[in-house]
Amino acid sequence: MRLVEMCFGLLGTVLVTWAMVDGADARTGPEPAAPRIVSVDVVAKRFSFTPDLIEVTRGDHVRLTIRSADGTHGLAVKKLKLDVQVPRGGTPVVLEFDAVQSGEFPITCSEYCGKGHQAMKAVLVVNEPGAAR
Ligand SMILES: [Cu+2]
Repeated sequence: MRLVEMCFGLLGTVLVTWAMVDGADARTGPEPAAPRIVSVDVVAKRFSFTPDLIEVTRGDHVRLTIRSADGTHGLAVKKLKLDVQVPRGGTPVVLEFDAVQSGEFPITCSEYCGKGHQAMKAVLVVNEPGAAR
């Protein structure tokens, strides 16, 4: 009787150990694919951003190339602590970041540019990988 119990005990230990090794394998498995780089050209002008919807997928590396079509503007994504000044004259400003969190992130102009400044908005949407759009 005792021998049988010992055998089952040993078998249990072996199974648990095997499961742990298997789990470790799954975690260290194949290297994740290199992040997709999403490049978007953005034009800021009184009083809009074009495009006003930027849609990416969580895990993407996002590269925004922003130009002003008139005066000085700013492009800020407060929730992501991003804020760049976009100079007058069309000189491009590149803003790069990794989309690590899914959700909707309001984009605003962070440089007062006139009467319609408050209305100068866009949205960054970060979708979950595989989510229907
Ligand atoms: Cu503005």
